[in-house]
Parts: sequence; C-alpha cells; structure tokens
Amino acid sequence: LAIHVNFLLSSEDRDDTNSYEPDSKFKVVVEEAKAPRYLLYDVNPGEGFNLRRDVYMRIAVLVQNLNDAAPWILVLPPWSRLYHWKSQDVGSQDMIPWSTFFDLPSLRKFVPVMEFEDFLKINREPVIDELYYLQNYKEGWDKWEEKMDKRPCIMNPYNFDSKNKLWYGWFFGYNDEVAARKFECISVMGHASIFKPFLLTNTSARSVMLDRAETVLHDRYGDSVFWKVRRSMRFSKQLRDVADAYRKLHLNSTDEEDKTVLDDDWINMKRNHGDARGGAYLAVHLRRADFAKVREKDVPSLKYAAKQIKKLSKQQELKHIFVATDAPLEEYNELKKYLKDYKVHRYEPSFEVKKKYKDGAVAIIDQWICAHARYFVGTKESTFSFRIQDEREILGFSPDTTFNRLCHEKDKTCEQPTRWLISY
Ligand code: GFB
Repeated sequence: LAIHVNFLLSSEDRDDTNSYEPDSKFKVVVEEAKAPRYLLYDVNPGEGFNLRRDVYMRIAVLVQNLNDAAPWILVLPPWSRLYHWKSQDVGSQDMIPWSTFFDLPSLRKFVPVMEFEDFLKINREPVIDELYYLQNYKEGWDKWEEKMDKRPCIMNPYNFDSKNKLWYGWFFGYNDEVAARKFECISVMGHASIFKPFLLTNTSARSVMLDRAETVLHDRYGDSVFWKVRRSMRFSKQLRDVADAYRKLHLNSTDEEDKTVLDDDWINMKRNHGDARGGAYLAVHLRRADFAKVREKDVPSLKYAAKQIKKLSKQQELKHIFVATDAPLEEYNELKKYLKDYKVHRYEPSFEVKKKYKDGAVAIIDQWICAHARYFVGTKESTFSFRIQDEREILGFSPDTTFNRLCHEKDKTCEQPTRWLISY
C-alpha cells in the first residue's frame, strides 16, 4: 500500500470511473487495480493536541480495517490554531503538516496516510465528496448500544452555498478554498469501526470526511493493535534530535548510557519493563493554565506540588528536576523558589527553534525529555501526561517509574493513574 500511495502522488491524470462493463477475465484485474478511497476527519475545535493524537489512533484502526476489504488512505488533518498555542511571535500556526511533528514513514507502517496538501494535489478539485458531522443522540441514552443513524443536525457549523451547491466551513483553516459536495449529520454511539460497513456499502464516494470524529470510541483500548498504532506515532526525527541534544547538554542524558536507544523500525522494537534506565533526573509534567481553572480540584498549589516533587526526588536520590509545564514564567519561578536545594530545568527554545517548529513542537520536545527521565510524575487526567506514560512504556521503563501523578492537597487517597501497560 505504501507503494500505491507513492504512485498516486505522482499520477495526475487518473481516471477511475470504469465506463465499460468488464468481462469476467478482466474483472479481476479491474478490481485489483481499484483506485483507493480517501478518509478525512476532524475533531472538535476546542480539543488539544494530545486528545487529537488519540482520535488519530481510533481513525487509523478504522482505516486499517477498511483496507482488509478495499484500498483506503487516511488523509491527515492539518494542525491549525489550537487553543493552547498562544505564542504571537512565531508567525502563523495554521495549516501545519503532520510531518512537522510526526515521522510519516513510521505512521505508514501501520496504515496508508497522506498529507491534506497532497490530497488536494491529486484530487481533481478542492471538493470532498461527502461530509458527515458526527453527533450524539439528541434524546440521550439509557443503555449503551452500538448504533448510528442519519439524523437532523443538532448543531451545524457548515453553510450551504446555493449558487455552486457546495458546503463551506472550517476545513482545517482552508475555509476559502475547500468545500464538500454533500453534507449530513449522523448520530452515533459506538466504536470507530462501526463506520466500516457504512463506508464500504452505503456510500461509493471517493472521499469521505467524518467531522467530530472524537464522538467514536477506540475499537479496543489497550490491546496489541492499539499499541501498534501508538508505536507507529513516532515524533519527527528533527524534534527528537532537538530534545536529545538538550538532554545531553543539560541533563547529562544519552540513550546509550540510559538504555533508551530506539530501533530504527518500531515494528521490531520490543522492550521488557525495566530495560530502560533513564537519565539521572526526575521529570514532572505540571499542567497549569486552563487546566488549573477547569480542574481546580485536581491541580495542587505550586507549594504543594513542590512538596511532592521534593519528596519523590529524595526517595529516588535525584538532584536534577526537569519541569515540563504550560505555567507562565512567574509560576515557574515560584515553583523553583520552593525547590532551591535542587537543580531545576525547563526547556527554553531558542527563537529560531520556536519560529521554525512552533508551540506544538516545543510541547513535543518537553514530552520527549520527560519520557527519558529515570522517574516521571504527571498531572491527573491530562492527556499530555498520558502520552508521556505511553512513550515510557514503549521505551521499556518500569511502570513504578511512570504511572505517578501529583495530587491536590485535599486529595487524601491520592489514587495513582491506571497502569495501561504495553501489549505486543
Ligand atoms: O495536549 P492537551 O490536549 O492536554 O492540551 P490536556 C494541552 C496543551 O497545552 C498541549 C500545552 O498540547 C500544549 O500545547 N501544554 C500543556 C504544554 N502542558 C505543557 C507542557 O508541559 N509544555 C508545553 N510546552 N506545553 C486538555 C485539553 O488538555 O485540557 C482540552 O485537551 C481542555 O482541550 C482541557 O483544554 C482542560 O489533556 O492536558
């Protein structure tokens, strides 16, 4: 399929409409050469980067399932204007391709994917054939059952242009250029692959987009397929290199010493718990900003966070503390004040790095540094912390050093995160 994708990218005058009736000998050939179809998706605009990564996994598994029956390519939704990307001095943070953040050849070892820009190049016009807006059932539900139905829209952010008979909307920030030919709402309760029969038999459109794709669940959370797609989501080499250089310079941490060397191909990489040692630092993901307001009961005060960090560093006999946080500088400085007996580090990107790779990349660099620490402690229910935990599972850390979180001062039980252990 990877070869197929490359072929498609260079073919400009493809015509897949079979205008003749193939005889039986021919039929096999025609069907084998069937042109691929394209699945696009988008997510609720308010969602952050790491929940979006989770939705990618759900859709990638659906596309892998579709490929059992017919060739489908997942079109990656460009990254545009995420709520948490606040830097003003880095130029546009719109329409960022996936290759800025992720290693596409690695993704393609799980499922055929293509950038949206490439899809636009090979599509004859900037029009998506069918667009479905996913929603819940208006009446709510008493018992959970797998179902989907075309329903009137509860909410509809798309507009119909009656002159050219096309639907316009956000389309990842390409709102002036891209449109859809058909638009409908679907109420759905179920796993992502509930769409498999629908996409294979109820529509023959070449390109289909599912908006609000977070509405569907993972087919199976935590099984080996889940971990395959997760393992395929390697960060781009350029960002890993920046993070590795920081680790080496400031934290004296290298893969060879710390036993975190990556195999070139994730498919061959299998680690046992405890194989990885990690750099001699304790990493903290301290989620603040909107999270501290929305989840006030879960986020400790800076003073109480520092108290927990100190205790853990002492237990682990670590003198260096790496802090990944979205806190403003004053808050970070306050935290540092409480940790004055330790060497506290925060990744500060150079202006060049920030301008080139933007806020999304700085967050990835923070995650990668946290993933390589000897001990990690995160924030309750932050998907940013969850993704660091997965990364550490992939690298082969002992779960005791990974599934830890800070607690609010009033949280007396301080229950630690569920251990979602890797499965091969
Ligand atoms: O990734 P994310 O979905 O995690 O969203 P949560 C948080 C975003 O904030 C990240 C920035 O993608 C980053 O852009 N951010 C958070 C950080 N922590 C750090 C950090 O340590 N370093 C850097 N550089 N950036 C949910 C959101 O966030 O929180 C929801 O998905 C909602 O939309 C909810 O806002 C309250 O799961 O933590």
